[in-house]
Amino acid sequence: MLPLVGTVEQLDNGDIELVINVDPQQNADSYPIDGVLTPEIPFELPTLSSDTAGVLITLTPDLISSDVTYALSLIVTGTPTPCVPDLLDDGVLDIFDVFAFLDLFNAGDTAADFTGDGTLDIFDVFAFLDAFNAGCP
Ligand SMILES: [Ca+2]
Ligand SMILES: [Ca+2]
Repeated sequence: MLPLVGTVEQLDNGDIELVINVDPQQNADSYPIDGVLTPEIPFELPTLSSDTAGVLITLTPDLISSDVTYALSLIVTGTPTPCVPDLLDDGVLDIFDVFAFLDLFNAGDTAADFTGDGTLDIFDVFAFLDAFNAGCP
């Protein structure tokens, strides 16, 4: 609801002056605007007699207030970091990944080359165990 405050006054020349002010909410964020005029608003105003007076109102806003609520959606795209020691790729680091590493190592599979030097040796076992102990995000 737009709070309106107004007065009706009879001037010395007999004219009736109607003044309406918009009372912005005190707690709302307010932004002053200059030079903005609203359209003139005509409406009928009943009088005490059987006549009806025509009134033309021109409002000049001093302030426009509003409450604004924003909704924010954050969409992240990309590829998740692979969990290297999760050799069975089941999302869980457990003893079966250790067994899988040992099977690869014993088979001479380059997938067991955790040091990346092209050879399989005890340092690949240490590198796998280090990665296994470090865990995955
Ligand atoms: Ca696993
Ligand atoms: Ca190696």
